[in-house]
Amino acid sequence: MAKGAKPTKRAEAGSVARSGGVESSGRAASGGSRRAAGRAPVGILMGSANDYGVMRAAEEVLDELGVASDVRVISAHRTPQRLVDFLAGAEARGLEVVICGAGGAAHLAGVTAAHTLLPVLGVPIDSSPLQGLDALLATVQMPGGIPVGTLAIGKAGARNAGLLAAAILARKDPALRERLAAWRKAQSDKVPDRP
Ligand code: RP5
Repeated sequence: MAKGAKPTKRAEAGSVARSGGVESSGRAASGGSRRAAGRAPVGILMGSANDYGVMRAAEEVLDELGVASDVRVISAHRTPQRLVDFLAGAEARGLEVVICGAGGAAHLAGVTAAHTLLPVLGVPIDSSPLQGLDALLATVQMPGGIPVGTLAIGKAGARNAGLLAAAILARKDPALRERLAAWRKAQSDKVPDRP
């Protein structure tokens, strides 16, 4: 899937939702080309295809860093069995970090964390009349024992979730660590000295 082909990608997310399947939609760094099914180290889950406008920020920054992601529409409420199916064997498929974005009564990250030992990063989405405050509290206020690393509400949180996932992977991937350092430097270089 070419980058920037938003309508098609959204339709694809929807079709994953309709299929109920767990086949990979993993994308690699170079212009959104695909990896072999199921080998992406980062899963990006969202409760609704409508969340993709926010969650694509995680996918995009991972693309920039050369990290493939497996992007799915999976709802803890509407498609609970799909979540269980996705997480079964996730480690065996090569998944190392799961990012979950959801709005409203956002249980996706917490339920995901309950079903896996992989690190789970939660992104509260501002899709409700409460503008994400509900999702923030639902995601961050986990009971002791089942951790979710919660990021900021909305696109900044999604982007940072991608960066944090990359930082986790970089601990055991020196080449990725170098790309992450270069990405940070490029970000610094873009900041002007004066307004
Ligand atoms: C949540 O409910 C989703 O994560 C989404 O943010 C919100 C609304 O979903 P839609 O009604 O737009 O599909 O589960």
